[in-house]
Amino acid sequence: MSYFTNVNEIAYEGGSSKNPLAFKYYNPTEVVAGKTMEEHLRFAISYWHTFTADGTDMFGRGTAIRGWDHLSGLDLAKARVEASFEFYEKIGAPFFCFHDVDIAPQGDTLQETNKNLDIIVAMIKEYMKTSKTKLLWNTANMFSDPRFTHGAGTSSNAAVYAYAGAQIKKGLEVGKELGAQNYVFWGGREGYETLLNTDMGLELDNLARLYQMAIDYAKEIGFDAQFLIEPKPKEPTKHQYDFDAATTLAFLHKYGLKDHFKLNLEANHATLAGHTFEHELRVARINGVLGSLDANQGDVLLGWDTDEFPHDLYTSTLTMYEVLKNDGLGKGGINFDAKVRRGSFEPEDLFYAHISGMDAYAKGLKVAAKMIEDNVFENILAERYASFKEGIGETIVSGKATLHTLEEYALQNKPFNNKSGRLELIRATLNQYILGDL
Ligand code: XLS
Ligand code: CA
Ligand code: CA
Repeated sequence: MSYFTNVNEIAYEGGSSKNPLAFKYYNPTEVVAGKTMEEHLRFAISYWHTFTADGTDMFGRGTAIRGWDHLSGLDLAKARVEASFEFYEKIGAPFFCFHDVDIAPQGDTLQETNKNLDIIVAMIKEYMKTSKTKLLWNTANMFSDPRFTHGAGTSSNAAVYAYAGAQIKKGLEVGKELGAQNYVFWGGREGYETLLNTDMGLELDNLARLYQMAIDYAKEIGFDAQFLIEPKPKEPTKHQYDFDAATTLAFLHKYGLKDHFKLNLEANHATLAGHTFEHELRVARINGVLGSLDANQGDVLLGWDTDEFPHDLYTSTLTMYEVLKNDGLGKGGINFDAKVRRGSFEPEDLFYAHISGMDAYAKGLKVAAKMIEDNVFENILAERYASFKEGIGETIVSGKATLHTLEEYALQNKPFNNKSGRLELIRATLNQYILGDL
């Protein structure tokens, strides 16, 4: 049966098309900077927002109208799988992502939960045999169930910690079974409300122990996915341990885990941390841990995690600039961890939303590639940092400088020759590229 009867396969029609069910900029086979758009962008559909969520929020029940609404339990889970593959095919998604609890109902015991998972995973595997859509990543939801009220890998309760370990073990098995390219750890409740009852040192040591166990088990079963940690500064806890890229990197360094992980960076989490998305990507890129992206953006007027489909072309351009400079995302991709607004409750809205997000990133890719081709930022940086190419600057960069040599130079009292940063001019140039005039 069809769940999206009003929608056919979405085709590329170009920027002048007024067909709402067509791509205006995303043309999967178009070559940009030596690769097709599909290869560059590696888009993924997030199962939880697109097929599991129904628009429920803190103030009211779900609003979404879906063809699977009348079902429950395993029947509901099966219908969602069927609908998801119809959606992937129609939108042309190369990847999807899920949490364990998104795809199958939880049972009363771990045994029952795992049995439900096995049934649905087998069904997904069957669909994947004839589908082009692959699994970008899966993860374990260790934050929704009441047992995780004090955390999972940082819980104050060892029994809960053990349950989290069992859930990760199953998640790694599922990932292997479905050929996941990555496995994500998002520390939903890994953080704390107050130090008055928190042993921060023990909690962080325990979290690192759990990650090490996951590395060991993936090796044991021959699951070669890239492990990803997804930073987030707040929500649900006040102080999340993986606050941002830099904090997560420090954690990985401290516990000797850096070689086993990259980062899954989310645009909305970046802004919640007080950063731009491109800041987070740059921190990851220069440290060799740029792994994958959740492209959903926030709303600058709202201080919470709104998970909107990305439409900000400045962010998509500067994000794709970082991705191109990173020589791509490797096994990673661009996941839409995004939900349609509660008022956009019709099935077609899922298509409009993904089309707008995919177009925003396709446009960003093209603009960034053109700017790199023209060496726009490269020239700006070369000029701005020219003083490090010769004289005292060269001595500093080559590592030969000491405070003696610096003082010797400074005592010559030469003019500083600071140059303008030209920020307004640079912004205007960026506008010209985005508007397609350069
Ligand atoms: C929540 C997170 C979550 C992760 C996966 O804010 O973004 O959805 O991406 O657990
Ligand atoms: Ca989010
Ligand atoms: Ca996310």
